Amino acid sequence: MDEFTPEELEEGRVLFARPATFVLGCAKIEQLPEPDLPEIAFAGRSNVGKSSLINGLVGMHKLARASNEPGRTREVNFFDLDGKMRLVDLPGYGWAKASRTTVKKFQDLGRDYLRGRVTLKRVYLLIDSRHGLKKVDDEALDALDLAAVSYQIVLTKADKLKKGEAEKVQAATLKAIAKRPAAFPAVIVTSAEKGVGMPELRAEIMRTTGATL
Ligand SMILES: Nc1nc2c(ncn2[C@@H]2O[C@H](COP(=O)(O)OP(=O)(O)O)[C@@H](O)[C@H]2O)c(=O)[nH]1
Ligand SMILES: [Mg+2]
Repeated sequence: MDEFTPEELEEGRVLFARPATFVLGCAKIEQLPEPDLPEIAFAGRSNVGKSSLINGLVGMHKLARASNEPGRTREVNFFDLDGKMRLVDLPGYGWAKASRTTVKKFQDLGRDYLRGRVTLKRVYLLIDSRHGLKKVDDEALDALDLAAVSYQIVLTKADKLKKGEAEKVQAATLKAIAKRPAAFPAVIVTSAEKGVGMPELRAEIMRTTGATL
């Protein structure tokens, strides 16, 4: 991640301290809100920490639901950050218990959203820092490259690793995505639980969306 000045970090903090609200959960592509605000989407396996990351960014514990139950969030959920941008919680992939038809339905929804959304500025693809990139993640990366959507990898739950280990996974992940055309060439280490990486991610989202205070 690029370095941020103290001013940029402070602006990011102030921006994300604005009120955030749930807009709607879409189960069908026809239900998407008007594309009238910049959007940042969060994708990744079920249980990787998408909802927790959104909660961590806005400093609210219960904005996006976070649960232990894989596959509970099967809609595209939109959150409005005080009319400045929308944060989008995409359906998780890789849940074991769902039927093939259910899985396909929600993958198609995610894909349709990614392909057609003119206001989508970036996708953050979340990877559990304890596991690194898995085959199912590679498929998601392929889909993003194919859709030519700018994306960046975020390692989650870094608090669960020993000191220095997250950096090793970070380096390995960076190497693995080096040749991917739509990948942003930096990997962010985060812990939503401990607040690690949140100030930098806020500043980066502010920069990426062009949002102002
Ligand atoms: N230790 C730790 N646990 C986390 C962190 N982020 C999420 N979790 C836990 O991981 C589980 C799944 O998180 P959730 O945000 O619901 O994942 P989602 O399915 O991708 O939305 C929950 O039990 C969270 O409490 C983190 O930074 N550190
Ligand atoms: Mg979730």
